[in-house]
Amino acid sequence: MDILSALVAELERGDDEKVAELTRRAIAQNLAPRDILDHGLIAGMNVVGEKFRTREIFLPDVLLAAKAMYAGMDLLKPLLAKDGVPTRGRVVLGTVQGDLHDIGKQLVGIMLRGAGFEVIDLGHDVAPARFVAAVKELQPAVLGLSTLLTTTMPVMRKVVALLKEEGLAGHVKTIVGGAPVSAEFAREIGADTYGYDAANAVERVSALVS
Ligand code: B1M
Repeated sequence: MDILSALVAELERGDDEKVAELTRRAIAQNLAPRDILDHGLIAGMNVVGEKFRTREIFLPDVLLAAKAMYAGMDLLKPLLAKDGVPTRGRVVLGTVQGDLHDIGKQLVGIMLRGAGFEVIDLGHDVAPARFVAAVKELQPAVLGLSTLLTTTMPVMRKVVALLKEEGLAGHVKTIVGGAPVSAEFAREIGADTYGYDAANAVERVSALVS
């Protein structure tokens, strides 16, 4: 089995130590960090997601897989962020209220930092009022909202509406993303743009600030 397939398998098993060991080996073999991420860690998490959906595995298995994903991501983080040129603009990021999914949003943050943006990550389960307070206090060029749940998509609409109500819409651009989100939804709620994955989010944010 090649090293990326082994990573997929160990992530699926939720073995964080093996995932860390294989990630280290893949780095030592000079595999591109983006390939290790896309074809190892994310590919493994996609298998986990599908098995969770079809009830072949359950929530504790998904939690273990998430822990293993972090073990690999921690090792890749400095490599993915290496080539950046600092201060292309400040971005505030967060997963919206009611949603605990954090991995994809963290990846977006890592890639943005790598592309030279200053990123302030508010974490997950972030209330609309907290996003607005952060925009007032930190005055970012861009606010990024993430969600993985269809049930929390309306919170994105709330945040965008609240920014407008507070007169901040002209001062900060908004990008939304996460598996259930689409460009059409972004338009519908009045967000400035939509990113379908972390690399695309970097392109979109770059376009917003240029
Ligand atoms: Co949950 N979960 N989960 N989960 N979980 C999903 C999302 C689900 C699709 C699984 C399934 O049914 N197949 C499903 C959602 C269904 C829906 O609403 N459509 C689901 C569910 C139902 C739930 C619970 C409700 C389960 C329950 O309790 N019964 C529960 C909700 C808890 C809550 O949030 N209130 C729950 C819990 C969890 C865990 C806590 C166990 C864990 C999260 C751990 C953590 O994040 N620390 C978890 C996980 C890991 C998943 C899956 C398996 C993987 C998500 C992930 O990390 N993917 C997921 C199934 C799946 O997506 N295949 C699933 C890897 C990551 C790199 O991709 O997050 O998509 P992703 O991010 C991508 C893009 O979406 C995009 O770029 C990222 C990088 O490429 N992107 C952005 C994301 N944010 C962006 C922002 C941007 C731009 C792009 O701009 C700002």
